[in-house]
Amino acid sequence: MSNMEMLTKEQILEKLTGNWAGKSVLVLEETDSTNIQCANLAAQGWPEGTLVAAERQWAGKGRRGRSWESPSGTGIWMSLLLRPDIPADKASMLTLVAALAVQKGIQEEAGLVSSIKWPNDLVMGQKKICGILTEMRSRENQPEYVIVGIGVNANMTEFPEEIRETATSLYLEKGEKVDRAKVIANIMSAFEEYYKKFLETLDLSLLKEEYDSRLINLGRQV
Ligand code: BT5
Repeated sequence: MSNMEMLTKEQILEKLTGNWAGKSVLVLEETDSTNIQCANLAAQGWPEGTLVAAERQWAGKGRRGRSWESPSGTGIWMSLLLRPDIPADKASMLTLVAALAVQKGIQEEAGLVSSIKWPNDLVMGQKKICGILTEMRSRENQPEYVIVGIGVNANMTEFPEEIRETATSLYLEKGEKVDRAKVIANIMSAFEEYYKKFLETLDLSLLKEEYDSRLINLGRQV
């Protein structure tokens, strides 16, 4: 990997256009899971909007003990720390807020239109391009912190056997490499917009229009 292609904190900061999400950012060369590292920072009191990204994860997490393939240098593996003042039972909706933000972010950078596959995937032509894992620590139905973990297959050209038929990347769909720092910055700014709307209503009504038009499972039993 040439230096040009490495993801750096400076590149991300330079491209951010929002107010808070990603302003405090850590880019690790490799780690177990950015969700784990972000939770550690949360426990140490780091602020809302802290972002942890890694070039490679060796124990990337999916849901229910599943693993997330996170090879080096080609993906966007990142976790955003939130401290929302909401009932803990509303926090799972942040996965959808994030899904909308990723959808917008990749459309802006790569011109690619993806669909939300309930509850936590983005797909293109049935193949998974992004997975989201939201984790929370709460006390008395109040989140102490929420970690929104986002995995986007950005520039990989191939996948391991097990997911070859079910996974795709921005590169494979678009035919050229994307600027990962730009995609991250786009996602952060879209997230700020949608998160604000979500906090106003604590439901997805303000986001519904956007969401309905993009949810592929709409009207189907899920
Ligand atoms: C997810 O789980 O889709 C949530 C993935 C969240 C990953 C991010 S990366 C940054 C942050 N740090 C972490 O440790 N995690 C988050 P789930 O719906 O359970 O899907 C997992 C399944 O997707 C696996 O069992 C595989 O079948 C498939 N899979 C694994 N890696 C993949 C990849 N890179 N692309 C597409 N599919 C994959």
